Amino acid sequence: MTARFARDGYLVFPNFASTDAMTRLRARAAEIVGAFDPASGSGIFTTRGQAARSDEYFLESAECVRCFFEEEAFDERGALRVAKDRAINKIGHAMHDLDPTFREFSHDHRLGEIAEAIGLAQPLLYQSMYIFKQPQIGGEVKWHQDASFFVTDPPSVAAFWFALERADRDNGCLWVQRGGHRTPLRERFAVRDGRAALERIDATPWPTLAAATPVEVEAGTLVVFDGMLPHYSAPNRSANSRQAYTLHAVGARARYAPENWLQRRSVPLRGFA
Ligand SMILES: O=C(O)CCC(=O)C(=O)O
Repeated sequence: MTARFARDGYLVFPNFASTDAMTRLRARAAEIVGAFDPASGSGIFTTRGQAARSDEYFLESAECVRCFFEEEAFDERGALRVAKDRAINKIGHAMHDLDPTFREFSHDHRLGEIAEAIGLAQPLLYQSMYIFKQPQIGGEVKWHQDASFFVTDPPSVAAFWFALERADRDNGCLWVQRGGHRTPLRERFAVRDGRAALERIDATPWPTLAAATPVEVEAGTLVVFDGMLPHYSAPNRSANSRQAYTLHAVGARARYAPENWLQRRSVPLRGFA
């Protein structure tokens, strides 16, 4: 397992999550969306100062549980063109610590064992996301490396991505650059003066889809990948959603950059145990 992770930058664990566990996560995610008032959201219905307001809404989500819309969910006048439960792109970013259902799923000793096996010492769970990849309007996730969002010295972030529904080329599965975790960090997402931005730090190109590997998996599969691994997912134009839950863990001994967007100031960080 360790040799394969070192070679490819990712591992696939079929049947990791039970049907019951996935049903609980999906039901809880639906409840969170049901309770979400779009008008209280990211300022998306206004124009003046919208960028600053949506930055604030996003940055605050480091320590709470918030819903974010799909970009294509709105018409030109800013009205929702689909029902709310078909309009949410994701929920983030601290439900693994704040929500009992997600907490129970996320703090699993099996994940701690995998972290240890891939060389992630003293993992701390910084982030959780529930990704809907909605039918027809599920947005593209451009090529990126998760280490851009979790800069540590030395690099340490690893991703734990759980398919809650079958993911395939039709509904926007993950694509990876196999072995690409040995390529440089191309971008860095930093917060400077309260504004978050992606900065290019290396000119190495992103892979073409022809050179990439689709990770088509059944519901219940866990995909673990190195934070340096370039990955991508296409827009979902199919009639089926492609729901997934992800966790990002960072080594406690590595220095965590103060410019990283996700800073824990009041909610304590925990490991998998
Ligand atoms: O689920 C997806 O489509 C992409 C997720 C991803 O890129 C990530 O969690 O870093």
